[in-house]
Amino acid sequence: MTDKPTPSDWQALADKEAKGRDLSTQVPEGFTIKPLYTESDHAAFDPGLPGFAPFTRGVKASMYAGRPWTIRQYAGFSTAEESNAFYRRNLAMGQKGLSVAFDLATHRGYDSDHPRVTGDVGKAGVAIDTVADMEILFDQIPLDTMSVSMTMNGAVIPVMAFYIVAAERQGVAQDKLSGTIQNDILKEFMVRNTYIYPPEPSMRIVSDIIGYTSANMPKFNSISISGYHMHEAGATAVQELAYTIADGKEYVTRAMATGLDIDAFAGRLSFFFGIGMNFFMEIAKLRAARTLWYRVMDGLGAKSDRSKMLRTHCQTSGVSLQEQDPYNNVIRTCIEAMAATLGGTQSLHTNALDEAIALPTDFSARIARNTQLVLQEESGITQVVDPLGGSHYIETLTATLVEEAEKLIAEVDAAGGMTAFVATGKPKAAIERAAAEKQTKVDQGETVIVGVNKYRKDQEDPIETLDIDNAAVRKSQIARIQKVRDNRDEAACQAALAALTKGCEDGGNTLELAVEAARHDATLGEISLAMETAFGRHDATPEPVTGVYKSAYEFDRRWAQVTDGVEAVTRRFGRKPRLMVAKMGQDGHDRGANVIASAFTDMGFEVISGPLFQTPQETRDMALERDVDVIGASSLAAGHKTLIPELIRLLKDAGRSDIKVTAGGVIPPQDYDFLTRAGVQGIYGPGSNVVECAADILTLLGHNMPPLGEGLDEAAE
Ligand code: MLC
Ligand code: 5AD
Repeated sequence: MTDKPTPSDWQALADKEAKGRDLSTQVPEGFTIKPLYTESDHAAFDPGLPGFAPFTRGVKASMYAGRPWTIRQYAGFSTAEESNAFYRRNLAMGQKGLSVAFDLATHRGYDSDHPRVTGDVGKAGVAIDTVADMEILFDQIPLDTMSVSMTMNGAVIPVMAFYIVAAERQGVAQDKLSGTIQNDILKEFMVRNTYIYPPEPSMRIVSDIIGYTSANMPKFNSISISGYHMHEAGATAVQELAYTIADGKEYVTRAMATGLDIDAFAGRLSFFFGIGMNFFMEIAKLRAARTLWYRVMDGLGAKSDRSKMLRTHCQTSGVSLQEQDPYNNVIRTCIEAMAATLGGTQSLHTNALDEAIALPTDFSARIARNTQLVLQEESGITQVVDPLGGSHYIETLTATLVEEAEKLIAEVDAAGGMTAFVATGKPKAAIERAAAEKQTKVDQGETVIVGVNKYRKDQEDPIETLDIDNAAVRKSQIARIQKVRDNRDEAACQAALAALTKGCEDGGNTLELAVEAARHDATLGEISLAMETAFGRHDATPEPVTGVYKSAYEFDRRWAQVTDGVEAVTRRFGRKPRLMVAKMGQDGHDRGANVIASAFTDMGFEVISGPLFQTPQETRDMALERDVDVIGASSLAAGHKTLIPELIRLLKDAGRSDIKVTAGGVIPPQDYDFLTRAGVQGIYGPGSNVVECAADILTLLGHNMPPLGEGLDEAAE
């Protein structure tokens, strides 16, 4: 018998096989992944048992063996009628819970007839202006048995009020309602950008909802503390964990400061994480999140176990999906869905394969849903609780993520909590830096994306996508608003709105007051405005990071070609070429815009980052005032067919058709022709390379740009 091999025997053998090559991997999370883990790596970490503190292995003892996760697909588009029909078709085919996506006009507290939102109505979600819309949205869906999640943060008060009153009109009392309201404003200020009011009154609204639901709606989850959007904005797993848990800690502290008993509300706090392609990291992330929350809540004095359990929804990652070779997205989503379920999620949304192009069609939504049904009913994943528990790698990763996230949480604590930390701009900047670093790795081919920067097809196959007739939706919404206004008791409605404004000023519960206004059929825009009168509106201009691209591309030939080009144009113009990165409409997704702004600044352009939520007119005026050469319009919320042509028309009216307009973001290929005919001179979908994009723009500016990579040697490639 030979002796049992030791870890150093393994090391020697692996070194020999690798011929001295280093087999470890540096991850964006800031630590190193070894090629092998053994028991000794995690001996100090005790994950306990499922259903028991610290809940690392799951919040229920029986987990999916007792009840599988909820298949909860996020959806909404066009009118309440269309979305209702879509929900009912999906429920009939195996979906288990609802999750409402509202359009951006609704998110930002505007009725569909508001002039600022013409391009947004019904586009990225369903338009809801009145209780009447909400009643139609849930027509024939029994709200006493169906759990409904609503992703709403900015206009959270009118939306909750409408939901409560729509249920009342269905004959369902508030205490029977089960579901979740997102109500997570801190991450809006950090990454998602659908805030309305300044931070302090916004934080008060969160506490008002927690207070109201804990008193009146015992089955309703008062918040969905969301890391997802940080993940999508480019955060590492450690950042997503730390900032999300720190957000949760802040909400709890604030709610306690209003006099609420922690155990009276904490059992209805829920979470939401994004699940990307780093399979094991994502599984460990969910286990780490539960461990972290247990420790935080224990530290805050929670007594009941329920208060210390982190229950979460997950969504597979939108940014991991690509426009090119889109059927690969089915594979990616399946891998991510496996990670979410092996990590023990309570509820899950799987993205559709056309994610990077448009909202789901019935066809793509079916494949997305079936991905979960196959996992649940064919794969055996549900049979065993925490099936990866005890894996040396998973346990070590879990422990490492807990440790690293705790360091970041300590930084937040030292700054005085997350509201104060968000106000410093540090978490937003840290996430943007991580995003820019990830993007450079993709652009340079170090991170492989199949079908995009490797194995790319010469010609993409066309796929069918959903197109929404925004003008028709707006017309029908405006008609309904009018009908509601004509039929309501105007004096009672106005009195309720005035009482709401007064309550905002002197500390009444805003949700309670808004429910009264909703009973009198006040519109979403009216309720939002009544609150804005007291609270004001919050504006923000992006501040992209600089320097990340320059250092990453230091030795890259193609980058040098582009910066040479920028220098040549600078000499010719007698100043740097000016690019305005514009965000028009209510679309707050600014990761792409920030990446472009950072990269172009590093290349030597003068970049003007327009504020979020501009109208085409405001963009045009700013472009003229700053005398820009090019406007890059970033659109991720389907407003491109309305807003960009409008901008071009306004430039023409001003006699400035010489200003070039390009478009980037989520733009379906079938719209390219339309935009080109409208005068757009370059279109850059997801997966576009920033260096190639810059080369195009230099050409537009009259520079004789040599083909990129010409004369490139092997090493530079
Ligand atoms: C579960 N239950 C069990 C059990 N498993 N009982 C016995 N044995 C078991 N094994 C019980 C639970 O305790 C609960 O009852 C009930 O069954 C339902 O289970 P759940 O686990 O609570 O699931 P669910 O109701 O689906 O709630 C999941 C949730 C919730 C807590 C995470 O907050 C939720 O649904 N969130 C969804 C959020 C969402 O859809 N967001 C979309 C964001 S999209 P009880 O009595 O204990 O409650 C977005 C994109 C954008 O944001 O636009 O930017
Ligand atoms: N319907 C379905 N999915 C949506 N998403 C956003 N809006 C909708 C909608 N109306 C998904 C996408 C996106 C994430 C924020 O949510 O996956 O990346």
